[in-house]
This record gives sequence, C-alpha cells and structure tokens, in this order.
Amino acid sequence: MKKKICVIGLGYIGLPTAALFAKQGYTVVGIDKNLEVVKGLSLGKVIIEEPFLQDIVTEVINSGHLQVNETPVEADVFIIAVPTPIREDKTSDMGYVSNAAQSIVPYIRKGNIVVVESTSQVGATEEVVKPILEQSGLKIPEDVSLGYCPERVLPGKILKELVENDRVIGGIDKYSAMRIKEVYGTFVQGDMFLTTTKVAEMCKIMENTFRDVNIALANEMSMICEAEGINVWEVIRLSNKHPRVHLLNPGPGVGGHCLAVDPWFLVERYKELARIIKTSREINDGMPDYVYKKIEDILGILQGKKITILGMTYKPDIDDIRESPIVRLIKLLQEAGCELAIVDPFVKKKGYQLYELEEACVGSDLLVLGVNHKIFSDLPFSHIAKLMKGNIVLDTRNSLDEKVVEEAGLIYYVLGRGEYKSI
Ligand code: SAJ
Repeated sequence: MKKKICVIGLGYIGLPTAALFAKQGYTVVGIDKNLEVVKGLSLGKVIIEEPFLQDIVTEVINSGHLQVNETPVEADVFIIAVPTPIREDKTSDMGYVSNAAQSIVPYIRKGNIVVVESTSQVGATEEVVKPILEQSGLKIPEDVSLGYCPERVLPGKILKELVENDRVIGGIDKYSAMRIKEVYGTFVQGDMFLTTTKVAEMCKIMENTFRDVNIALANEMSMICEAEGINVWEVIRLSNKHPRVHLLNPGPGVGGHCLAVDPWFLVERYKELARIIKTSREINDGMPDYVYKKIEDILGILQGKKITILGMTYKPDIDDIRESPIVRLIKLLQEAGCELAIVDPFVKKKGYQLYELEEACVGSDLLVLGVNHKIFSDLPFSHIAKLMKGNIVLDTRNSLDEKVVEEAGLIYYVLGRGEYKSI
C-alpha cells in the first residue's frame, strides 16, 4: 500500500510538492496554519500564481488524494516545508521550522520518516529538529528516519523543475537518506545524491550564495564601468566570449526570498569567515540606493517630480514583490517627495496604487524601467513621448530597444552604461 504523507506548510514549495505526491497516488494531507489557505484549498482554490499549479491541485483535490487540514495527522512520512525568513538584524528565524517539528511530535510513530525541505541554517536538522522530535520518546535514527532534502526550483517553473532537477538528500544516517530517496523517487526524475544533513544544508545555501556573489560582481563592475564611461553590457558580452568566463547581469539589485536571504545565514554562523558573502549582500542591497542617486543626477531636485515606474516585482513575469529592489527604490523616491505612477499588471497586492501605462506617463518627468516583464518589450514610445513632460528613459535592465526609444525623440539611459555608445 502507498504511504501516507503529511506536508506541513502549503506555500510555494509545500503545495506543489504535496500535489505531485498526490498525483502519484499517495494519500497526502497538507497542513497550513492559515485558515484562509486551508479553506480555499479544500474547495480547490490556489492563491499562489504559478503555472500549472491550479490544474494539478484541482485534479488531486477532486480525486481525494490531497486533503487539507489545520493540524497534522498520523502519517508514514512528514515533510516540513515552512518559511525560514531573516529578521531585521539579518539573523535566521528558524521559528517556523521548530514549530512545525513541535506540531508533529504527538503524531510521529516508530518507523516514520521526517524530511525537512525548508532552507535551513547549517546544522539545523541535527541541532534544532532532531531534539524536538525526540521529545516524543522515540530515538533518531533508531526509531525514526530524519533527513534534509531541499528543492532548487525556479519560481515560474516550479512543477517542471521539481520533477526534473537533480536533488541532494542529506540523511541523519545512510538508511534515512536511502528511505527519503525511495519516497521522492516516485516523482523526481533527476538524479538524487545522498550525503549528510550538514552537507545538504550547506549545498542549498551555497547554490543561492554562488549566484548572489556573482550578481554582486556584475553590479560592482557596472558601477566601475559607469565611472570609467564605458558600457558594462558590452564588457560582459565580449568577456563571455572567453570559454571559461560567464559574467551575470547587473541590475537594480537582487530580490526574492532566496538569493537576498540565504547568504545571510552563512554571515550569521560564520561572522569572521563569510567576508565575500557579506560584502556581496551589501553591494546587491545597495543597488536601489545607487539607482536612486542616478535618478537624482538626472532630475536634480526630486521633490514634486513625477516618475513613471514600469515593473515592481523582484524579477520578470511573476507577481512576487518579496525583497524586490524596486520596492526599496519606490520607498526612497516617495520619501524624497516624488509623485510616482507605478505600472505592473502582475501585481495584485494591496497597498500600492497602480496605473495603466497611458495614465502613468501623462506629465511624467522620467520613465524608469524597473523590471523587464515581456509585456514591456514592445512599448509605444512615440505615443509615450507625447504624453510625458520630460524626455528621459532610464532602463535598469538593458532591455528596451534603444532605436525605438531614440526615434521617439527620447533620451535613453541604461544602468551600467557610461556616456559611451556602442560602435
Ligand atoms: N538577478 C540579477 N542578475 C542576474 C540574475 C538574477 O540581478 O544575472 C536578480 C533577479 O533580477 C532577481 C534575483 O536576482 O531579483 C533572483 O532571481 P533568480 O531568478 O536568479 O532566482 P530566484 O530567487 O527566483 O530563485 C533562486 C534559484 N537559485 C539559483 O538559481 C541558484 C532557484 O534555483 C532556487 O530554488 C531558489 O532561488 C530558491 O528557492 O532557493
């Protein structure tokens, strides 16, 4: 008989994971402490914007393979997929993971498997989760298997990547890792590599840190190129002709709940050692302030100026504004007394007044492209130019068509491009 799985946390990772197990015929009970999420899901309603997620959830709710509940139930496998945010002081908050572990203590039985999926501080499975589970009187790993099995999926491609990506599985012992591999092997088509919990925890954080550090390098280079009066985008294009160089893209900063968060876990645990990691975080976090200064250079006094902002999510073509650098830029400009007209059809969050493109451009002193959503790749600049009061466009992503912007009589600035024009 197929195992019963209890997934704690029905967010961006927990829900798709629960749905994929349910689709394989497991009985899955998804747990979320948010009553609205539970109520919605029991009617088959998904509130997360992610391609194909609604379809698969509808299917497994209707088939009865996925049930939802506010509190855990007895099961063979428990999967913890709750958030691990950072606090104001950039230290990791493992509170949700501890609470999730605590919540299953009354329900775990001999022979069960517990898997932590949440991005966790290095050592957390062994140092935080294991002692909590052992309050049940059961011994780990003798009675209960325990491991850490992080995902590495890209928002926007979650369902595809959950199935296709390789996985690192850290077991508290080898038997735990092997049992977890067997469970995930029902839907994971990528390779699964077994290791210790600490190695798996470090891998997850290092993967995102690798990207954050490389983006910081691109951002630093972008500022250096501007100071030098040359075009960073041309430097990147030409440097990347080297067979072993792959420079990433500079921009207005790094957002999202992964790259902008996870490296801080290492800075917290290894204060003296994590030096490049800390500096990189500071460079990326400082980019919105750098863009703000650029805008000040362009417009002079900001008080009373109208600025049109295109895109405020943390990356293109998604609705997520968590840690978005454009949100920080918006705050800085508002504090300086600017009138902002934000255009972002993806964002449905309350608290921001959003505009249609045309209205946002009327009387605008400056147009800033914050996020390169696909829908912004073909803007009617000759019309926009007539609506605007000013004549400058600042592209923070190097993504607009220079020719179209300039033919409309507008001046085109690109972040990272000095006065130099391509030959
Ligand atoms: N960004 C740049 N320049 C670049 C690439 C990205 O400025 O060259 C910025 C983006 O604009 C965005 C941020 O970085 O603000 C993060 O975007 P992303 O697409 O690189 O990554 P996420 O945060 O959406 O997803 C990451 C992924 N990690 C890696 O690529 C190493 C994903 O595989 C992880 O599963 C996910 O974090 C996670 O959940 O940890």
